[in-house]
Amino acid sequence: MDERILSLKEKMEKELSGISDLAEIDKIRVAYLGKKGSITALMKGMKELAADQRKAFGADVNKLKEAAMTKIEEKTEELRRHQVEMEIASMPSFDITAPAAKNMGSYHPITLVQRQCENIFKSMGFTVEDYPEVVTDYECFEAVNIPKHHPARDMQDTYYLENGQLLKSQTSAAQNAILRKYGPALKENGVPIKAIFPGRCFRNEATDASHENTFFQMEGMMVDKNISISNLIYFMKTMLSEVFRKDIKVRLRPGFFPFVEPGFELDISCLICGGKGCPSCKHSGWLELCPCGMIHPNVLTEGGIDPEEYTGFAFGLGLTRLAMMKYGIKDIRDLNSGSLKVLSQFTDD
Ligand code: FA5
Repeated sequence: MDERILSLKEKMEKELSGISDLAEIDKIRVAYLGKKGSITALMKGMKELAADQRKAFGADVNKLKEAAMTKIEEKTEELRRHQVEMEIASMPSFDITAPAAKNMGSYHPITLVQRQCENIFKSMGFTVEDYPEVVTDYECFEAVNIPKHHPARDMQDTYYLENGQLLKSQTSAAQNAILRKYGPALKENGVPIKAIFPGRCFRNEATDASHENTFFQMEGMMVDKNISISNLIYFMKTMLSEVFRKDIKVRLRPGFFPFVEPGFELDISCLICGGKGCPSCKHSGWLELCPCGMIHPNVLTEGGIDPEEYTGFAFGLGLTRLAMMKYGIKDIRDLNSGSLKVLSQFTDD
């Protein structure tokens, strides 16, 4: 191989091995392969050679050119890889097998209480039902014995859609659908209806420490032959003692709801003030928590169940108020506030 070609090859290799910066590579490319580069100059000089030397020289210069391109490519790759390795090395270390960081979020207190109640009732053979938030006037009122213009509607003004549907003001809106869903199994196979249906409710009302315009209830129903108030009291007691796991004072007093007869208000002694009276319980020492009663014959009939043959109870637990009492939250409005400072401090027990 021609001496000039060999020395140029050595020079280029030496220069390439000495660089550590990608920007330098381009300078070398231009210096050897550019229009005025050393290898290009060798090629241009070929025409001055004798014809018998030209072919061999040309082949060697071509080999040099190819070798230069390959070496430059390899060096570029090597420097790029090195650059990436340096970037990775400078990153904070990251162990994908390490346990998750502590602050991973938390469940909303209403979710915690709802799940707890669901588990309690599931363990007693109840199914958990889901029901839409947008319902018809029939579902929310007429099917549960509240005809149009009944004064009981005044207590539950809600938000109406242009198509006449409404945001449900009470989970009782699902009662008729539950009776119709499970009625056939009751009548044909004697399987009692035992269902709970938690859900968000809406009411157009002024808010205060214990009233929100958006809150959660959990409705429950049981229908079979010979169901009585004793059954109702048993399930209410079991639920409350499981949720609070301590003795709490409750009182049962008569209450009017068109869909139960007789009807009761189940109140809980306010756990915020210990029953002394505070804004959370409107200074009465008691909080209305879970109205309930024996299902009105009209409601059973409307659901396709014969009230002469079957009886049942229903309750409408105020889940949001239950969460307040369980976690000592003084103001119901904190629960819809979205404030993580308030909401992230509660855990399951
Ligand atoms: C009802 O909604 C009936 N459907 C409950 C019922 C079901 C009675 C089955 C009998 C048989 P009431 O309007 O009282 O009843 O609401 C039930 C519970 O929901 C209340 O005791 C209270 O705990 C909760 N609640 C009612 N309104 C609000 C509100 N604005 N903010 C927070 N919780 C509320």
